[in-house]
Amino acid sequence: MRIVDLRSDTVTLPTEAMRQAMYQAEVGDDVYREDPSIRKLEELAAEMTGKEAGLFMTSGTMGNQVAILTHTHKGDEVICEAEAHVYYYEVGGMVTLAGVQPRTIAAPRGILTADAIAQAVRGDDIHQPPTRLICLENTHNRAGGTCYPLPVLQAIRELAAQRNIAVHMDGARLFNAAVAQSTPVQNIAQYVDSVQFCVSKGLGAPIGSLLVGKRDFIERARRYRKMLGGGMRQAGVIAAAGIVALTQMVDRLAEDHDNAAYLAKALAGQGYGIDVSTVETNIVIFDISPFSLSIEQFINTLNSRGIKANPFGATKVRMVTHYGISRDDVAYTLSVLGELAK
Ligand code: TLP
Repeated sequence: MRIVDLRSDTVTLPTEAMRQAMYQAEVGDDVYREDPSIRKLEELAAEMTGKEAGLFMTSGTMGNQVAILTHTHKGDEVICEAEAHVYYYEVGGMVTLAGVQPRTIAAPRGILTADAIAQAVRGDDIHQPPTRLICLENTHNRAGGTCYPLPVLQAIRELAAQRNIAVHMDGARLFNAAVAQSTPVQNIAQYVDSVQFCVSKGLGAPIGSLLVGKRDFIERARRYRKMLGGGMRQAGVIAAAGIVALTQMVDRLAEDHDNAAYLAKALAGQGYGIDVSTVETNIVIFDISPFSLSIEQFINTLNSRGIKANPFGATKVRMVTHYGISRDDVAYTLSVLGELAK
């Protein structure tokens, strides 16, 4: 049976070029900083984002959590959007590991503004925890892959500088944002102190994320990564795939965005609940409540036709396009969705 896996861009399989690069990778013990492939990937990540240094992480979650540990002290407050991955999907890591308190702000399309943040920043009052860090998610997963407009980032940067607060970006899909906005990633990254981005999602590498920032920040982050068990040894075999991801797989993200836009527009035509203007990148979230099917029935019927998608609450579904999904796969998916709508 034809399988169309739209659950996430995390399901992408390594390309032939990645497998070759992995086979041929030069490796060494990275805890001794002797793995040339990891060093090359870290330097490339820093260069592309316009930062001083980079650090290879096992996952996006580890990249975010190490960033929070490095930016904060126990008892600090961290501002993030109410449905941010760092708050919603990281197993309560910031509380458990860093001992910091999240301060969530619900924002339209998941995009925080300087004004909204300014209202949440704590003052000198002895009763209050100090605001130490702002976490921004770009693209925003649960909001449907929305991007931060650059002027919004600039205003947040200015506020953070005035109030002496660090800014971290969860850029798991940073390259999707850059491609959607037709801008180099460094134009986005310039407004934040640190960024975590994944090579394991739309860029297709099997494993890995990069944390980038100032050199002394990355040196301190290296220690927290070791603490969490992320000091890897001959991991150049996986970093090699990350290098291919960054050098060969960025531009094609536009194809995933086109497929997502095509899917979203057709879904709206079929009567599903969706605001197509929120579909800026490769994530499509839509509501099935116009039809009398439970979410379980809906997902099971899709599964029986070889289409995999994730439920997203009681009445919504998330579909993510990626390089394992062709235009024809989307057309097939739409034909099944059309039948269901009838
Ligand atoms: N997102 C996954 C799931 O964890 C929900 C997905 O399928 O979308 N930040 C953002 C914005 C993410 O979307 C993800 C993964 C992460 C961080 C964590 O990355 P990993 O899975 O590498 O730990």
